[in-house]
Amino acid sequence: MLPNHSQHKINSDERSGQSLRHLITSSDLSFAMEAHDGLSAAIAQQAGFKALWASGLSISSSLGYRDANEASWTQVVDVVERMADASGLPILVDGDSGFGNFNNARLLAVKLRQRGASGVCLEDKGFPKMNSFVGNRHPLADVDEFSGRLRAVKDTVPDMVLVARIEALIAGYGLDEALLRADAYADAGADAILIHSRKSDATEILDFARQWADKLPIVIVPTKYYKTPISAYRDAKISTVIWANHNMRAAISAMRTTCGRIMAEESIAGVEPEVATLEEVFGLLNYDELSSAEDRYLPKHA
Ligand code: SPV
Ligand code: MG
Repeated sequence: MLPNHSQHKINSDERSGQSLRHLITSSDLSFAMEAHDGLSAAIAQQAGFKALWASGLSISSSLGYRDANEASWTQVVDVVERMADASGLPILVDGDSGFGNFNNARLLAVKLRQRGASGVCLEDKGFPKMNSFVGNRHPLADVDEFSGRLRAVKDTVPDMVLVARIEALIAGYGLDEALLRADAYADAGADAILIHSRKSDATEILDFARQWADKLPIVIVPTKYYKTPISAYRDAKISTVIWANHNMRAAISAMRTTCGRIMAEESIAGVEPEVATLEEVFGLLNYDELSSAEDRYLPKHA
């Protein structure tokens, strides 16, 4: 990667764990927007988001894989690098269950950090994992073994934000199991707890937050309980909301509509006013920077 190759100068402050740590630990509610490639990362950055969620579901989907660890960890690392370069934003990476045991998890974290990620989120399941909204088979990892995975990451990459994701509610266990795990993961060095739910209302998340009493910041993913007003999260002192998959899902809708029309109309004339202009594409990827660099670096007569 060339320095300043992307449209955003590499901003070590933005990219450092510090910036993401501040967002997650500050008392203001923060937001992380899903992205799954360089383009979606640049779009989220231009919309004003201060942090990105490198979603396993969205990255897998955009690669044509299922969210069941079909994409390799090196493929994920490659995508995250493109997201980091294209946005300059701090990125919290969905590290799934760490792609194996403590050793795979710490290797993943090291490589993500080297390639520009600021944080990694690990969920307490085994390898391969399955997306939390698919089926009912979500065996949980042993608490001690998963705590070892967290400790290994913390010891190896201490400046990375480490989010421990609890799947107890997804797997059908109650609040007590979720709280027990949260305590263990806090002891293991997690910087924040992601409590996940697939209920259509936020009751169990808000119950968890009440009982957890602010011991570590709480991160949530309201994909299924999307109707809950954001004020409920501020009142519950939730730290960070992840909008986990809407760039990917929006792209599916837009591409389907466009493909369908071009297929039916045997023409691109109808969709032309609906799609991004080429100027928008060039603007997003900062072609202007390249042309001024050409003025600076190419011989004048070239
Ligand atoms: C992801 O975005 O890949 C997540 C969140 O892990 S969810 O799909 O809601 O489990
Ligand atoms: Mg995921």
